[in-house]
Amino acid sequence: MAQPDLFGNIGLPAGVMHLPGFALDAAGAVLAAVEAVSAAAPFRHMQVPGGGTMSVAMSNCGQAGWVTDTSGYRYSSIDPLTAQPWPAMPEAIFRLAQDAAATAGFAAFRPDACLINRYEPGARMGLHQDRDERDRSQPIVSASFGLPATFLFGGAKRSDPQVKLTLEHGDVVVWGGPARLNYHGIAPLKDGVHPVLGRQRLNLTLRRAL
Ligand code: MD3
Ligand code: FE
Repeated sequence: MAQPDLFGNIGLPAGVMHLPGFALDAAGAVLAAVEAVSAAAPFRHMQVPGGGTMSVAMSNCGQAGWVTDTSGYRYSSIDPLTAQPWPAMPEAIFRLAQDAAATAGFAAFRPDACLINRYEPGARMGLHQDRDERDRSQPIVSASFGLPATFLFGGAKRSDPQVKLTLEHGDVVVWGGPARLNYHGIAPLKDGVHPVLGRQRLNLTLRRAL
């Protein structure tokens, strides 16, 4: 059995650092910022190229936003729903991501894109890789709030075995180095009521996209 690291991580692949509760102190400011962003850029269920609709509702803030429609996945500086630029990245969100990345050894990380995923009970995200970003030497920082989710973490190939990780309110994970292109997904969200967010989970995924 591998030795736990400074944060108690055991059995996670190299390049993944789970920081339980790292976002708890900032949660109030971050969730207020998400409210403000979604007032200007509402959550919506996007279309995927195959013709289906995502069960996860999404919004974005920052210079670039991740979008999908029937013609494919890409980053866009314009919100296709409002035809306006995405809201600027709120300071509380930027600072949280930078602090977490620095803690994991990526002090130079400057995110320009924040995808905000909203899961209601039953919503899921199928196994996929994140390969739409230009510089894959940059890590990805994710922060989870609300109901807990089962994160499925695979390997470099779709068929590689998966490990499960429960992501709870306030947890942050930094995904970098060799883990950056691994397959991953979220199991269907179990119903429940979270004391802060009610019947939902919010995930912020911060990236250097451009
Ligand atoms: C591991 N979102 O939006 S965040 C996504 O909880 C996405 O909403 C999930 O996967 C969510 O693309 C998981 C954690 C995450 C994000 C990117 C990764 C894990 C990653 C990239 C490489 C490896
Ligand atoms: Fe992903």
